[in-house]
Amino acid sequence: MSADTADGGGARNVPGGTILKGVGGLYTVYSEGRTLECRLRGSIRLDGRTPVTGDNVTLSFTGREGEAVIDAIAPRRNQLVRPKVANVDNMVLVIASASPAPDLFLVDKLLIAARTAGIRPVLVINKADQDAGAAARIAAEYASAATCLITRAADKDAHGLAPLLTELDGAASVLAGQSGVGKSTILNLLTGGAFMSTGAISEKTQRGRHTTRHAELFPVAEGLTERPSFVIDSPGFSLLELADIGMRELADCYPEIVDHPGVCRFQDCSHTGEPDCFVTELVRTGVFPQERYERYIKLYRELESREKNRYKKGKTT
Ligand SMILES: Nc1nc2c(ncn2[C@@H]2O[C@H](COP(=O)(O)OP(=O)(O)O)[C@@H](O)[C@H]2O)c(=O)[nH]1
Ligand SMILES: [Mg+2]
Ligand SMILES: [Zn+2]
Repeated sequence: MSADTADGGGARNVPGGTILKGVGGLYTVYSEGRTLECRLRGSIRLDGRTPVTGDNVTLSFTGREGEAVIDAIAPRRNQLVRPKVANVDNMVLVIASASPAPDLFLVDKLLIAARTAGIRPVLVINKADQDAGAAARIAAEYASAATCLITRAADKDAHGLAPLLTELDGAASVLAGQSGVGKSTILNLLTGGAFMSTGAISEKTQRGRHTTRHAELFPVAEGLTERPSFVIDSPGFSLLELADIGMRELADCYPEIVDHPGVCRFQDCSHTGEPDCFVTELVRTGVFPQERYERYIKLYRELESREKNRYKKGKTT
């Protein structure tokens, strides 16, 4: 309906677009407030470049209503493997205040993965009605590490959604979080039901673990954000494995440490308990929350043993 009145009035006859999904060589592209069904111009295919969801493309019209041809793919800023999507701006990490019990170790890992991928993290603490105190404590613990929002998505007024919309404005955001935290509820609110109507179907037809689900970006419903904005669901926590960082790079992934540089007695300090360590001082003064620091040490040990195993393997083969 609004497609006929999409502004531009023919002034730009070669609009750009964003790929929402691609199935069997047919791509659904969002362009200036409407969606177009597109195929690739032959030469792109010959180049061996396959567009993915999230790709920014240039188009030319075929002359047929609602159709276009993809002429070129813009360089990607980043690309996730699962869901297979390019040009992600935000990772909206959703957890519940109480149930399902938040796994903060996993939250830490995902924040690191987002940071190393150049994706801005937003931590949404949903189901605040379950335990408002816990929600506030988690928000305080992560205040330096991510933008933290407290929501009650199932409430009639979807408490907390407005600040989330501000974070999503003009961006492509991937929602991640364990099952049951309220991701579908939030996606449904954001997309005006578009997510649920297709998401529910694809879940029903999902058989076994080999079923491929197409990565699909959904436009945030018109009027909710100022600029076109997109959201995508991710299958559970599979989104990002712990980035392939070395233990010595771990400290660089913590804003609490990076934003408060200091000096340790040992130049190669791992900040896991050595004497005269400035990070210990950050913990003592509350800049680096104690529990998040304890998980930092746990993660450091994990990376350390991973590196040792790799070294062992390397020697025997
Ligand atoms: N108490 C409470 N329940 C919620 C809230 N948000 C979502 N739910 C409920 O939690 C359940 C799981 O939500 P869903 O959106 O399917 O979670 P998903 O598995 O992460 O997609 C549903 O029954 C929702 O109605 C909330 O803020 N508070
Ligand atoms: Mg869901
Ligand atoms: Zn140190």
